[in-house]
Amino acid sequence: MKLINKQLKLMLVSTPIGFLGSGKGGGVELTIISLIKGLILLGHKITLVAPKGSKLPFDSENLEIILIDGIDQPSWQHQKRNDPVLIPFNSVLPKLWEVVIDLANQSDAVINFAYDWLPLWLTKVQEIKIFHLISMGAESLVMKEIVREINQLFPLQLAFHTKRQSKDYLLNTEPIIVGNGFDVDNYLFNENENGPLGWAGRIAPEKGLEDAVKVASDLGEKLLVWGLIEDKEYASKIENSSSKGIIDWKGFLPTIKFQEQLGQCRAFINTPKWNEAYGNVIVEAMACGVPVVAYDLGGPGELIEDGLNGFLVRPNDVKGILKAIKSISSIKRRNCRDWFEKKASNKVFAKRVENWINKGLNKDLSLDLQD
Ligand code: HBI
Repeated sequence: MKLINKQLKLMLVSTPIGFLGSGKGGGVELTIISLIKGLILLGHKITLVAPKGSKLPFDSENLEIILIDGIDQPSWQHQKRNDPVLIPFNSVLPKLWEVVIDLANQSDAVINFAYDWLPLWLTKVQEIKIFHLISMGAESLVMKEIVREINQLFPLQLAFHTKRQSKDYLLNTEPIIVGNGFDVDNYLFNENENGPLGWAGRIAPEKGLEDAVKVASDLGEKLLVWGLIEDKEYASKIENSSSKGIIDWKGFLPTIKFQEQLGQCRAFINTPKWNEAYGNVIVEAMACGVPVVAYDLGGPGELIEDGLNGFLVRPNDVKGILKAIKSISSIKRRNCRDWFEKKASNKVFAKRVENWINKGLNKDLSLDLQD
């Protein structure tokens, strides 16, 4: 039977590693902002609980924001696999969840975006229905353990961006995959085919920038590089080992400026050295009509349809990237934009999340999740 689109009252809880808009949350900030917009478009009411300083680029009478003060949670990306869970002095994380527990009975469901132990553990001990969008691969043992445990107890309340990301957790149930989504209005299609090469991401070892630089130097052309220089030593090592003028550092730009420059590229290179959970930047490139050449690893391997919106290359095969770049003109730029609108707009993403929540609330297994 057709499920009427009952209005849901949803409480969304942001990442504790930095306020929304600080850029410290990386991809998960983009996910939260575009999902809120998509869920409001579907007619739902949203309460966002986030660290003080968080702000959204829009407001709506269907959106209430509750800001909580406290010390940022250390990022798992800067901790080691076997590290214990740390709770700093005056920590924002427990404060966020005290408010959630207090107010949650006014919502149909809570959706957690923090890649943290506490909210996952709370699922076990709280009556409130907490849903978790897991935003990374298994970066820490203690996180892998709690994700597996909660998946065992409440399999309908966990979702992942991609199948490959979920594989890290060795789950014994079919994982719920919701992909990701971006605000269509923020990205303009650019049909120019003769632009430079581009690369974007946090400048850190797991992102493999050095490989893209090698390709650009082999072709004797520059590489436009956008992103937060998170690891200065790594960045200067790459700078010093490449000939002058190859890397054009663009910095971390707001989406509107980023997409304007990104759209001018004839190809976007993606060189992950880790199990990238999704790969926001490659979808942003496709949104602007830029075909992507990516290592077949993690999320990018699920988002690139070889020959349609880009090319997949064996991981660490720099020669393979070079070869793919040389035949990039065989990809129609319009196909990249169409793929984006069909699979990764905030509307289709919000629809998949709405299905996921309804399925979890009604324990209705018949609800088939869109792919
Ligand atoms: N670390 N402790 C912690 N909590 C998070 O929510 C978190 C993180 N590291 C990275 C991160 N979130 C996001 O940048 C990625 O999941 C996208």
